Amino acid sequence: MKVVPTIAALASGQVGAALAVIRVSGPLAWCAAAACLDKKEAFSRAAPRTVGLYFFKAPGNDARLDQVTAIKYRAPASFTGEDMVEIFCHGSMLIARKIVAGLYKCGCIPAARGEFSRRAFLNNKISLLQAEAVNEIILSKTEDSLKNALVQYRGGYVPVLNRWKQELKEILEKLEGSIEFSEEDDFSKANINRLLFNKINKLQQEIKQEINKKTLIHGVDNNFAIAIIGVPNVGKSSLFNELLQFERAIVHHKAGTTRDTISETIYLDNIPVTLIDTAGITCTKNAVEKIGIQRTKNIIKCADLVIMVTSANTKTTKQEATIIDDIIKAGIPIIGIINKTDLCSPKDKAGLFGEKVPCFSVSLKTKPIDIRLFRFILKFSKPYIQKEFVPSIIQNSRHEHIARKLLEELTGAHKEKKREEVVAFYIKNALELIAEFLGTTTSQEVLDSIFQKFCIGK
Ligand SMILES: Nc1nc2c(ncn2[C@@H]2O[C@H](COP(=O)(O)OP(=O)(O)OP(=O)(O)O)[C@@H](O)[C@H]2O)c(=O)[nH]1
Ligand SMILES: [Mg+2]
Repeated sequence: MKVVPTIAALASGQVGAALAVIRVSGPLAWCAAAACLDKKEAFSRAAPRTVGLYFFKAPGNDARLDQVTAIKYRAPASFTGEDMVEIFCHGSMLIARKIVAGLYKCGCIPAARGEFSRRAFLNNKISLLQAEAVNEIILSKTEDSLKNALVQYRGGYVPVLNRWKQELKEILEKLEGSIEFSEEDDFSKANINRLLFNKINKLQQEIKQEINKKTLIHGVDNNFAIAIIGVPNVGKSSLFNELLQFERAIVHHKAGTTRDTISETIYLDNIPVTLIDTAGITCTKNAVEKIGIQRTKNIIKCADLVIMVTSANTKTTKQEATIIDDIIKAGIPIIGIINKTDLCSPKDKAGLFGEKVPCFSVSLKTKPIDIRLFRFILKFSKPYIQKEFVPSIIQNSRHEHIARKLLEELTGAHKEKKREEVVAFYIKNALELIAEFLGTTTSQEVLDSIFQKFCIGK
């Protein structure tokens, strides 16, 4: 029989905090912990799930390393379903690392990424979807993705997957019946087939909808990106710094100061947004500036919203007009800022943006900056960043990949309408994919790829 190794790892974050948590799981968990604690007897006698106060001593060293609390869990009543210990020490990374090293000396081995969750899944403590949901909960950056992950954790989407499975099973049974009774007249066969393909069609629509919902949520998860662009010297970096509320980018009267793209996260209505300062777009022979401008163009293509800055004291150039036209043609949302109104009236520049592009006039040199500038940016970003909560079965790339494969199988079934055996083959494949989605049949390789995305100690 294969002996299950006992694993240990730091389960809390790497950054200094008040406390750190070390998890131990496996058959040696209790004795490894006991070997490192001062009151070994008391720890051995302690009832599971009760907290005890101890001193942690590295094996072979009598010095007390830290005062800790420790809790035992008896298999299967633990997170992993194995014997476990949780040790809470002071939040020093040095102490936490020494505790983990002490446990390694007592027979534990380092836990791989997501290994605690993987063991919980293998010991039937949580389903694969729940394990993934825990990871999504940890990684959630927005309220929507958190809500979605919580629904998934509580098994909220499993009934939908089970319904798809049931419908596919019924379709398969009918198809197999029809194949067996091939003597049935063509009229009743055609009727059955019409009903089956209506069902397949409905399923296809439902899966497509789920994939589209994921795309919506994906946008939010990947941080909404706002690019600040314009020709050189108009005040792009000044605006960038103003929105960040600190001097992140160099501001200088020399045109072409910003050569590279600079990005930082800001929060608009509690939603993280990536703000990007860019190199001014112009015709130049300078090789470095050229690279910077190419980067600006690439950023524009990926941006969710573009803020085009112009300066009130310069004449509208064809270049500025072309930049705006190209962005509108590409369907990228754009708003305009007319800066340097302390030097010149913004009136002449308003024509640059026309009716299609909402614009705001400001002087970024005048302090304090007009608060309406912030409201203006928020007003036009909000419709894009604040999407309504869209519950979606598809939480991550694994789900999306399976859903797309499911669609392919159902499309294949549709194409082969007249050959019942081939349709049945596609439906069987679709059923296997649902089992994979639910985690009822999952290969070692798939498990590896899922849990490798987890952090160590999870
Ligand atoms: N008078 C005046 N000057 C401003 C205003 N905003 C910015 N400036 C000045 O304009 C110059 C250029 O500002 P930046 O923010 O560096 O402009 P930029 O668009 O990032 O320039 P590049 O990175 O070179 O493309 C600096 O000297 C700023 O101090 C403003 O509202 N009024
Ligand atoms: Mg700049």
